[in-house]
Amino acid sequence: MNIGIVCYPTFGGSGVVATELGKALARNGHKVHFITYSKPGRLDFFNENIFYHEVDIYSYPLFDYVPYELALSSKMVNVVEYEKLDLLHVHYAIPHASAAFMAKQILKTKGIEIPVITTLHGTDITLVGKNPSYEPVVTFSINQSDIVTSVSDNLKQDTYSHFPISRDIEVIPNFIDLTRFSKQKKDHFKKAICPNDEKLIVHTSNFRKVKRVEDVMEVFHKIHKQIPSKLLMIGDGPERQMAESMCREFSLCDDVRFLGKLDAVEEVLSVGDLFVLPSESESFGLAALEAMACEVPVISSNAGGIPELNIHGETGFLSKVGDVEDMAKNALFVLHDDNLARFKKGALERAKLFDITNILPLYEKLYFKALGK
Ligand code: GMT
Repeated sequence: MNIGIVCYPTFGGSGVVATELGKALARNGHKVHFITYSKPGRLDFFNENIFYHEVDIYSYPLFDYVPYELALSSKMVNVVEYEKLDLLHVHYAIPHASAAFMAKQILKTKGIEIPVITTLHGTDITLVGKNPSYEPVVTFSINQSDIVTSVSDNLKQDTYSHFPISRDIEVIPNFIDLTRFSKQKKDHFKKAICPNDEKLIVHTSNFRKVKRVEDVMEVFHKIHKQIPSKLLMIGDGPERQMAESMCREFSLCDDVRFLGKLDAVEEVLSVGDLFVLPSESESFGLAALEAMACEVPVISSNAGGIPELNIHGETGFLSKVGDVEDMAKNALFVLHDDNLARFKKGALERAKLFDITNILPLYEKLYFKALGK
């Protein structure tokens, strides 16, 4: 198949899922055309089946806001027509689903029928999409897509409860490439961070409010009072400064390190003992899956689709959003030498179910369905 993928090129979850899906499709012999405003971070290599088309954004002094959606639709029309794409798969509803609808209508006038598959990722539904500024367009473009998928059953239910959606939504969970995300031998790294065999806690996110990074700091503070431990904070975003202030306030600066955005996050995860994800809302929790694939158990909130991934008492524990006391208690239980190995094994076994080799055929099947095959 000749597939167009539209996504955000940034390190955010939806961009990572879209890019990794495109790479896997290309390895399976499909031609994959990425259409984005800059090259996705994880596309830094050559593959004869991968093509990159940058959206040309033309500005004009009249525009206080550049009409990106129009530029994107125009690019989609152009790429579908000239590269003879079979279908468009857009990731994150805003503004990709409505831009795809517009492209589809334009192509129709040229005698070209292009199926549109929309994958809902999370905040496009739970946070941004339901805002009255966007809701009517999001509802319309979801209803107009040929196929709609969501990354968890919880996100599917949220979509039905927040929007008047009249069509089926297929659930296809996030996935992981276990050939990349697996525990690597990085003993020297562990020794450097934890010279006295401290337990290593890890958090990865975009440090947005929804991630409740303040809870990560609170939970670590409680763990640290009980056992020798270190915390690595990976990623960057608006709440990072607040987290750094909390670190100083709790006098934890010697034991907490902020690493910023990392390309090879699996190297750090490989030496972790526990991953903390206390999010307010989380449609799936790809960051937790990446940790689990590296044999790191997860202490998380029970928000959104996280319980579909993190199994209470098996791969880690779930607590109510904001219940840092319970999270710390569970963390200490998991980190206890009598328990840690069992939870690490549980995390890996669960992660294996989400290997790309199990998930890719689900997308391919949907593509064939969209093409009427
Ligand atoms: O976490 C974010 O805010 C980034 C966001 C995105 O769309 O880029 O991530 C969402 O999509 C990921 C991939 O499907 C999911 O694993 C994340 O759980 C989801 N984030 C939220 O729902 C907050």
